[in-house]
Amino acid sequence: MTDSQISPELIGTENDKRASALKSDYAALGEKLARSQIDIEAITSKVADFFVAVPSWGVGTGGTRFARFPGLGEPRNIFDKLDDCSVINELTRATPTVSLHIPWDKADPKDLKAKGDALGLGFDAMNSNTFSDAADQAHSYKYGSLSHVDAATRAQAVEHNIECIELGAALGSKALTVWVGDGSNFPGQSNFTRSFERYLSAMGEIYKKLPEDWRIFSEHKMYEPAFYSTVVQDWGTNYLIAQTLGPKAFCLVDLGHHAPNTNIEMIVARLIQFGKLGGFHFNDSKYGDDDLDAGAIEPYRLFLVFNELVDAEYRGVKGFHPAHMIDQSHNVTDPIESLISSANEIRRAYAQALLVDRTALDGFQQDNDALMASETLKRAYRTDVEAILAEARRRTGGAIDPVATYRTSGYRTKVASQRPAVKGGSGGIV
Ligand SMILES: [Mn+2]
Repeated sequence: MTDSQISPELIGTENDKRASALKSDYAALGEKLARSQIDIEAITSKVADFFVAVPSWGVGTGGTRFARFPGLGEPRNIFDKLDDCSVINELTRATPTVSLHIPWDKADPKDLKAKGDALGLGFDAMNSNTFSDAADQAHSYKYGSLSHVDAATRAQAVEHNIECIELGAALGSKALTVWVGDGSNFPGQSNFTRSFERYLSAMGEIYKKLPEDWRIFSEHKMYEPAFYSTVVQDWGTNYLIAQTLGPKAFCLVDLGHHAPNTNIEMIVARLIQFGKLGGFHFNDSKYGDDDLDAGAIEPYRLFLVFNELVDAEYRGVKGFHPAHMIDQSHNVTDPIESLISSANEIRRAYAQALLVDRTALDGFQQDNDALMASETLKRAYRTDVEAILAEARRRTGGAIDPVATYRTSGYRTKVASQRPAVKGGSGGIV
């Protein structure tokens, strides 16, 4: 028995209102898919088993370098954040794990574990933070962390990552994600080769401390906070890191960390081919690292990424189990609603990718029939799979319409009365 933030009775009542329409839509879609020899039940069952981790930092309102405009009932600490994460999972049944960020979420592991257990939530990859200074630290990360010119600063950053592993091990996490803001703002400020040597050496120290069944993910980012060069700037450098460190090291692809128009799905294919795809930070972007909601801008690209993942799944690629995580910043929406919607969009892309006729696609590729190859993908992408997503949620205790049910629950108003209002004003990307 777990603590519910949203009453199961409310979910039941709300689902009753929509059950009959869903039944018709699901039957109609099932009939349509059957004409293409697709068993809707098999797809629904796969979708219900697909999960994505919610970032603890995503349930607070985000901000930009200019300002942050807090919403009502902002979580005050990691325990409030876990309550909010639970709301998302209770309504979608797609997000049973939370990814923590240290030191933001630092607490006694016993208390964190007890809270997670009470809510029925597990802990996904741990995230270290050496891109900002904690109040009590001896050395500043202003000029870098794992690649810093000063050995004591590098040692402090290594120690922090080891602390994240130890905390994660106590919580049942199995991975550490490392993203550093290290880089430079001026040509000549930093020696590209020396800084990367220092980074690799420091990462090697962290790697040595990984428990046997853990993985380490390095995350590349083209720019920001450094605007001229970044130490881990792209997937090529990221691949070199994973290769250099060893078999427990993998690359993490954050969809927003690429130049506009980059063929991300092809990067995903390459990393799968060479056994180094560790996982994702899902989000969307228009211009740069905008951290917009997954599927909000380029849902076709998200589908194409999933097309590569399903292709690998069908080919039975050995040791293929990428971690799925969301990493977004919600500036103008209720973060809970954005995360519900994003979890649905990610599942939608997965469901659509499952509908691709892979035998036909292979045939068109062999025949150099470019138009029909493209049409084969488009046919799957154009299929409205909402009934499959809703049915998967309904069968697992979630809501047929999770955002509407969330609004009906009055959860935000309730927490706003318990959590003091936060003043806005200061900038800062969260
Ligand atoms: Mn990320």
